[in-house]
Amino acid sequence: MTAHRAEHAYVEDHSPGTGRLAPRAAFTSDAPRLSLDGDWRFRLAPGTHALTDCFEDPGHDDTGWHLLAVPSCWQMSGVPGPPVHGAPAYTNLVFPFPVDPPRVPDTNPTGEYRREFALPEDWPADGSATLRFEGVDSCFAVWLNGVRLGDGKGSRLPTEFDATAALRPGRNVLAVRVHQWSAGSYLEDQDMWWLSGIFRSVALLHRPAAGVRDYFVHADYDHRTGLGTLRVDCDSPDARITVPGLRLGLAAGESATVPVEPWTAETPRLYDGVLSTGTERVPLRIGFRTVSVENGLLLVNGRRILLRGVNRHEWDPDTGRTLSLATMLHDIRMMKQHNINAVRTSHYPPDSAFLELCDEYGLWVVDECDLETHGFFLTGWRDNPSDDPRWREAYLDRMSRMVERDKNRPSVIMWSLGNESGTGQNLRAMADWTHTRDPGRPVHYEGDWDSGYVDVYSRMYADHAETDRIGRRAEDPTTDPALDEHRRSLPFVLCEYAHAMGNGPGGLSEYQRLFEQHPRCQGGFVWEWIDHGIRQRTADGEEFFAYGGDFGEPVHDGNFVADGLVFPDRVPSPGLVEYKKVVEPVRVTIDTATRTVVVHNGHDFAGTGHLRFLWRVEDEGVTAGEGELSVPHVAGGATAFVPWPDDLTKLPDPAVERWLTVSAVLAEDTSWADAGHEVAWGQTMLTSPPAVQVPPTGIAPTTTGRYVELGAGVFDAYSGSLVRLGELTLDGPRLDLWRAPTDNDLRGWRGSVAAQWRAAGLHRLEHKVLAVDSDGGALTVRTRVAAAGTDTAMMTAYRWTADPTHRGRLWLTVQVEPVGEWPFPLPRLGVRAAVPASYDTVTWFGAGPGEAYPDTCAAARVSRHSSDVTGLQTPYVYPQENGSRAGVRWARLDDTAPEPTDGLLVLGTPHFAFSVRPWTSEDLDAARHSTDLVRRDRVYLTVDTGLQGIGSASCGPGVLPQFQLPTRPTTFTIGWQTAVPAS
Ligand code: IPT
Repeated sequence: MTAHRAEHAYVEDHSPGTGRLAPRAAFTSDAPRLSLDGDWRFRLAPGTHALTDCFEDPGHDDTGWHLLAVPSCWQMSGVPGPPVHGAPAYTNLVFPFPVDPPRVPDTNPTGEYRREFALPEDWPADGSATLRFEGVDSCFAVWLNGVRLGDGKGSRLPTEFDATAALRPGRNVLAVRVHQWSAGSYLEDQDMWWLSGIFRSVALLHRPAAGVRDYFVHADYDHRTGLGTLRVDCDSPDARITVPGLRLGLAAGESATVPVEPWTAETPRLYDGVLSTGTERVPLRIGFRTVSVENGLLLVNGRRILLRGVNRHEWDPDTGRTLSLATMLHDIRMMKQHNINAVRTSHYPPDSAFLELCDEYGLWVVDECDLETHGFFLTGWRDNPSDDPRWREAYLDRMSRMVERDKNRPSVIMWSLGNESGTGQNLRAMADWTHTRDPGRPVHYEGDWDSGYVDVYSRMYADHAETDRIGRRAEDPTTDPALDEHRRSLPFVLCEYAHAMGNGPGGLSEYQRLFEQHPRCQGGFVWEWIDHGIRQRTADGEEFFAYGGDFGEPVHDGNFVADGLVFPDRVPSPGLVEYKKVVEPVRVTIDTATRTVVVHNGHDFAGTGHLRFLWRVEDEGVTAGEGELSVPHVAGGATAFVPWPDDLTKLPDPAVERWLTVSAVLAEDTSWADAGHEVAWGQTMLTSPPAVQVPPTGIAPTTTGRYVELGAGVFDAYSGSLVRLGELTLDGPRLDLWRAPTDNDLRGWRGSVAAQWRAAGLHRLEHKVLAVDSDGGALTVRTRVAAAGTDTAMMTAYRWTADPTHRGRLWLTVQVEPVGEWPFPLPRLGVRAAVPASYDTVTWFGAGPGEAYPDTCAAARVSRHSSDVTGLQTPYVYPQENGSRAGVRWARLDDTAPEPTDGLLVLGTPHFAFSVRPWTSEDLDAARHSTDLVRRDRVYLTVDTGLQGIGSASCGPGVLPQFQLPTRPTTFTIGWQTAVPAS
């Protein structure tokens, strides 16, 4: 090997690094610390072969170099403008380079970083100095003042070097060379953007002689006695621990048992303490809790817990995997506000500051190791590192660096070996090591369904039926009865489910029911928290979020990277709102027969003392009475039955539809939401609506030349379509079966329903008018709706009548009858009309305020809602069907032009769904990014009698049978009215 090649050999060897210090707990202390974050000098070479000179030489002239922020991902610099250094690239499984472990391509972008710093004058002369990198992607070597300190791999894990000998008083020069690809890349094939660089903080730490190197807090809680037992192991034998709140003073290794309040995600009680040696003081935040698996259940403090979780990648649309503390806190507050109680740190340990926040705010954490070898699946798992002894050290290194770093976090209740890495001896070795090092936490790994060396049975995307079987401990057997028996003894979690890609996920309520029904099903983690979109701008400066392929990657997985409950800018998507309702920790139901409000407290620990209960009665969406319900304190798991208050029972009967809603809101401000924040709610109908009368026939139509007049309506005599209603000119309602396919329609393990729809031509239906008959007090238009090249059709009859009792109101009864083969559910069944774009305000009485589809409608409540047209659109990163409002009794569109005309009122018998868009479904279908959608001079109103459910087929089960829209003869009636008095 030439000297030049030998110098870079570490990039491609199995070793996790050289010259590194042993891993230890993350902590700060009173010892001096110099942050090295800030602007560094930076240059990027296309590969090690192209490195020109000794950049590590302290005298090297770097004045012509770029400046790059540390921490940052170098491909993100320039964003939201064009990336300056290389570009982000997205693949899910596939390695973006030839699979030849441990070798990587010669075209290996290599960043050279330099940073000068002055050692503070008061920097202590004793002890040692440690250079700490919280995260460098993917492999790096470090020089201080020209002295090589070592090298390392393991991107999302800390690495420390001893800097003592190389450190000088005054000026110091730190040089770091970072390689985009390394042997470590084979272990870091997570489904995310490939990004590189020093992406977490760097610091120089003074380590006092006889200071604390490492410590391990053991703080158990015995729920039978209410006593906590504290022992802090520390490798400084003279260390002492004090916890003033518990009046404790202990030596390292000594234990004490005292009454404590336990830590749980619902009640995150932390005790402040101090660990001190003669030379260093380390603040401690201690949470007492005991995690165990007993009788097939995962317990914390002796109780079964229910995980209402999300998978969280670290993501920011402007900075990639570099996150500010404010962003981490924002995530946690949003999770708490949406009733989420658990996080799986998919698929690598997060910034350790995030876990400290989890301790403080209260979230159960499954801390996952930085390991994924998923790309080997595509090559038949040949050479998978998980079963190759040459990689054993790297696997153990990664696991120990995570466990050692995070072992003092009470929020971490489980260790996860990694994700999608196949099976093999190295995974078992990780589990074995972890069990020995930390017997206090169960070990998780999904990739080996036999679960031979883990403590919970974990799966991803199992459908409802299989989850139900597993819940009954009746899962499909394997070939090994002994393993089956072992697995049946384990609790079950869905480490990923409900793929939140685009519109959806559907079917959440049905999963939750299984989790609440079967003790073994301890909940799961929705995939995933956030869309990993990258902010970009069009030539016109309009912002959009980029996904795979947008940076010209030759190999990529498109928008599969945008599958979160929040949009890239952290605006909640409807999926998050739905999840909040589905997992609400308190269930409020209303029993009209006994006039009782039933409050079930689904918290695992907390009582309802932090909540107030408010009731409101609405008559057709208008408040008719409200007040507070006095609910006794309900313990976790218990139920209270509360009689309706007098004020409620005494309300006079209304002439319209009446609903009662009861909300549970925070009584006081918390760290994550203000007083009044709604946690849970329930509602029920108290008085049903008066039946809508549709007159069978009415005013007779009259034909004058090209037009037919019927009441307030004017129809084209040839096409039979409504062209005017009162003062309003419109493109009258016409059958609509098409929706812009959602990600879940498009993809699917069992094929794509959207492909079937498209093959059948549902997106290009032609409407052939067969007859226009104006007699018998009605206008009847018969059509045959069909796609080119097929002889299947939807025979469609529109029957219009004018309502003699309501001026300006027409009734339309649509009758559809499929002819020929229709072997799939329909996307939608409704009619679409278009009105001038100035009709841009919508008010409706029905479910809302957000979008709701048959299997995503838990969060929509019946009330009177209103929105402008923009507010009715959901800006999915990849444009698709969105925005439909469900359970609508009536909706009115109002014209907000300078001289407004009458509004348009649409009425259902009984209910319909509507969407109102400034563009068509065809426009939505054609768009690839939000900025492709251009407003038209019309507003398109679709009124649906049925919609296909959403499901989660983009990765998981499709639409459950009960939420599919069957193709069968259907009749529905809609009222259309203008001259509506604004109310
Ligand atoms: C699963 C992965 O674990 C996760 O990282 C993500 O890629 C998800 O799929 C899809 O978005 S693996 C899949 C084979 C079920």
